[in-house]
Amino acid sequence: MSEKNQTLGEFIIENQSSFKYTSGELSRLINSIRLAAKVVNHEVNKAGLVDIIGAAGDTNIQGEDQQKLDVFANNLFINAMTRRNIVCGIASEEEDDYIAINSQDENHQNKYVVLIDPLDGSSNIDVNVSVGTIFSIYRRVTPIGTPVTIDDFLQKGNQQVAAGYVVYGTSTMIVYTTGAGVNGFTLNPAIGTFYLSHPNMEFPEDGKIYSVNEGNYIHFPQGIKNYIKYCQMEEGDRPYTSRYIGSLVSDFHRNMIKGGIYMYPKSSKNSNGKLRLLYECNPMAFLAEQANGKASDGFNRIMEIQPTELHQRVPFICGSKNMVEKAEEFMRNAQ
Ligand code: P6P
Repeated sequence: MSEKNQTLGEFIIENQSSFKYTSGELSRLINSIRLAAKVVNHEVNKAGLVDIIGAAGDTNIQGEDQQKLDVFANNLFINAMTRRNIVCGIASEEEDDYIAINSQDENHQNKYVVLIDPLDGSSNIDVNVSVGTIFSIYRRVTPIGTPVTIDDFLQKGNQQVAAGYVVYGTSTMIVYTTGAGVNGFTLNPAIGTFYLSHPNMEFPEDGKIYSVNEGNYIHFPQGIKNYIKYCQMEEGDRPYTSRYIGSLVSDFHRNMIKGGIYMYPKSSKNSNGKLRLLYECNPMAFLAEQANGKASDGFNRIMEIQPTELHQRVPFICGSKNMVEKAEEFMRNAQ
């Protein structure tokens, strides 16, 4: 049940009972993400005004230059969830290993773990292009009352209890699911409140937008090359339009509203693609499927991949169901 202009807080309370685990803990967790998103939004929106952009002089496990805003967002989301005694563990793109929250005292009575990309697309920060936060929430699988282990994080995407993103764009939105559809909330910055602006978001089954970094074309698998040429061919409703922002959250968000497909395939440069399974592909795949879309690695459903490493990468194809299935058909035929 959702009414336009409901606040995010009202929505969480109203829908808590429909959440199969009916736990106030998850509501408090989503509320902590809401608070952190407001603070990150404030900093992102003034990044050009203070000396907070530019490399922090450090690199993360991915070997990417950490932007100061990356570090700021990472610390902020971790603190927001740690201080409220809500989760028992956190994994982040910006942290080499997972963080066990207060495993020495009663806090590890908590039952949720969160995996997060605190500021996705951060290379866009210095050029004033939208960026995002991506989060994925699971119930722990190891016994409550014991410190979390890596097994609590290496769960298949089909075990997620909630997932979502914050997009810091021309407006700031939180879009999330707890397994009962996808809803989008837009921040009114004047009063710092998120309002339900996009109830029951769904991918159109078809679309005319394809999003891929064509600079890597010569390195793509033949099936992807053939699909891109299919998109560009004068036939029927084609050629499609190419739109690539270089920020997964923004490309995904536009494609969900307008219809489209996003691809980050493997290539001779990235043998497993670039995107990380646990805190980018799985949460976006959960949202895609909840919004009548599809997400695969070109052959397999993303949310059925058994993770083996915290920062593992997978090829990622996601968006309008019929477009993803057409791309998968080209991948199969090129084998
Ligand atoms: P490339 C940002 O670093 C990111 O993880 C996604 O948000 C984005 O879609 C992709 O990588 C961009 O990568 O190699 O095209 O610059």
